[in-house]
Amino acid sequence: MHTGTTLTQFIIEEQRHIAGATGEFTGLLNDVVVAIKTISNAVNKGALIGVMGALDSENIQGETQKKLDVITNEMMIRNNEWAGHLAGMASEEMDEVYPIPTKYPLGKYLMVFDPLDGSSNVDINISVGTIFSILRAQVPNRAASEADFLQPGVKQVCAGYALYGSSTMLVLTTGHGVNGFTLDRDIGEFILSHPDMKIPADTKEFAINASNQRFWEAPVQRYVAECLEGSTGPRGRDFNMRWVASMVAEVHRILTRGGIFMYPRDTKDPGKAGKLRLLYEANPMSFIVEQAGGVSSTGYERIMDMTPESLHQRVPVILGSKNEVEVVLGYHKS
Ligand code: P6P
Repeated sequence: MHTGTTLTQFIIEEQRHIAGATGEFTGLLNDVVVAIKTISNAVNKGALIGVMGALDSENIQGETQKKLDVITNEMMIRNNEWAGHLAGMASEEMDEVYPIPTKYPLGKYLMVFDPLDGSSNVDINISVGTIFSILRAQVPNRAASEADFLQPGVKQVCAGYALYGSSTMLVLTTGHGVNGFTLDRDIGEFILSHPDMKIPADTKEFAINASNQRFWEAPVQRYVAECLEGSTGPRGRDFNMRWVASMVAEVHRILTRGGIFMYPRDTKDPGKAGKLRLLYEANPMSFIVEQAGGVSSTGYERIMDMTPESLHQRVPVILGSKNEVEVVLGYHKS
């Protein structure tokens, strides 16, 4: 019985499209997949292996760290530091760039990741995920500095997320569309289950944390107010709202049935440009969304065109169904 296209087979067939591909990238992606399977196992066992709850530490974001934030960060590091594909790694959970230990060879890629996005949901058993972005090292085989990571999103070689939900899925792009794979635990392989994912251009579903409403800028206030007016208002149709507080789950819903996700700039903390981080949340998700026919913007500019100023830089994010995002961008222009 044929198991279906495995992720390994898919990557090797993809590699044939990439001129000069040496197999390095395939090797790196396979190591990321091992890390994701390891994280899926830990997340799914949860309380049974004592990984729930918070530590009394904070990350650079000033957010309380969950035990699983640190555990999953370790899993990403340990599974990807040894093979000689990377010149450095960076993560939401680490203040500085992670240098590849000198006992291992250096490679030609950089990886930046959020090891457990939405981790505030892990104790209440709501879906969480891992987000990763792969860039080319500016100088291959040289230990990467922070500056090496500050590349615009259009330079990404690959972006992906794992979603630890009712099933564990991996969604991936290398710039040739978006493909989704579901983990078959019986054989320990990701199987191609959602080929060539596309975001519907229109939607009636918006996602935003409405408790921040009083802090939003005028264009977002206007857009959401019109959604709430529904068929009696200028949009002439009713909308639905979702907020999971897990970006991976929101983006996956949008890839599956359309929608618009917004974490806009708000005046709650004028010093912050937004909540989400450019390098390991906004950029990888923007690459995936654009490759699936969607749009991703700060409201004022295309996220993937931005040149990062620092590793943990925050940006406003408005992404999803092309025609709906363009309504919001129109309000920002007027
Ligand atoms: P709030 C999770 O912490 C996260 O970074 C995203 O995954 C999610 O969309 C957002 O923050 C949730 O933010 O303010 O609703 O808790």
